Amino acid sequence: MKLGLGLYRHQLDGDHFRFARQCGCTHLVVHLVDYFRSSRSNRPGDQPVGDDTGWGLAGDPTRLWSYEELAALKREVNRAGLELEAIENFDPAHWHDVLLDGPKKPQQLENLRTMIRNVGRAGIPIMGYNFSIAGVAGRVKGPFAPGEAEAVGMDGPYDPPMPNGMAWNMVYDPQAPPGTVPCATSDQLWERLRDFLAAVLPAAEEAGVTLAAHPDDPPLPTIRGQPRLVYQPRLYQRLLDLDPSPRNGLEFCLGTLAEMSEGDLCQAVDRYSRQGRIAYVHCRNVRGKVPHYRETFIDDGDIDVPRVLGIFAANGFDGVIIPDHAPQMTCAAPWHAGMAYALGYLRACLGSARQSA
Ligand SMILES: [Mn+2]
Repeated sequence: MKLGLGLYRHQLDGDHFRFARQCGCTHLVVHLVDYFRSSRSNRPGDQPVGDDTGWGLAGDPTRLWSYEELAALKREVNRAGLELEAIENFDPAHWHDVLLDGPKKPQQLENLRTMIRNVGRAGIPIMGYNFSIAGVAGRVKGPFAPGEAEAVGMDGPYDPPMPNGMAWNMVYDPQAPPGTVPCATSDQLWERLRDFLAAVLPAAEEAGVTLAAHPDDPPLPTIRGQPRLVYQPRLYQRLLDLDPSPRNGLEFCLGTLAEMSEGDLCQAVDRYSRQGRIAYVHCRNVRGKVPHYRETFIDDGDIDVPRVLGIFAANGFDGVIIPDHAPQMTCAAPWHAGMAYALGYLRACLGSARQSA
């Protein structure tokens, strides 16, 4: 297993690359979607939570990620002594009608294929995605972690309808007519995922890019009244079984899995790491399960992180693990301190897991 760090778009610079090296990372996972650009409430030093407009405005639908910008980013990362393991998340501007089954779906699937080819040509092996209509919505923030560190959690279901022009918790059309997005059925959503995989997996295979699915965060059967795909550990299997291609993989999120109401986390780790379909891992800790849970420090919650890493190691998982979110630590650099804490802990755990495997 290799230690990595996830960086938001505004963090893609030399100082953050050096910070990752200083924390013992060899790999990076990067976000190209900017969750902070236009949000009223997201602060760039923290994970996005958003308000009634979600995380703010999506990007430019006509500007696809080009080979040149991806290759330049990879060069910069490599020059800093790191590997670029994955891009995390498509921009809702590029695929809202794939999620919503809207009129632009054929063009957007073509655009996704183009971007996946560019990712592969630039030598980036993984594209993480979250096939979700409502996205990461409905969470609250407060002094939930030890020492009153600010963290994220959930205080009950969140089902207000989703306004027109919004998908994946971002606004892709600020001029959309008033009204709300009709609710899909669960079967319709699984059909949309099937269409997506059928359309993009051949391009991913050709390009040498593994598509890695994040589960639904928070993992409830609905958010904003819209169905969700992977809200129990067993539903990851349904996604894998849609296509046996090794390019149909998982962005395996331990925190989200621990928040699910069914199943045992260690059994899920064992089951999915045995199949060799995990592309990379998100690691954070949490107390409680949906719809009432709190994110907390990596050594503090319900997850026995050393035990989980031991299972990964015993099953031969050799991919990258990154801290997912971390509570904000009280100092001049809350994000950096939270990540350094998580990375130091993970680094020590990884050393022990390697020795005993
Ligand atoms: Mn995650």
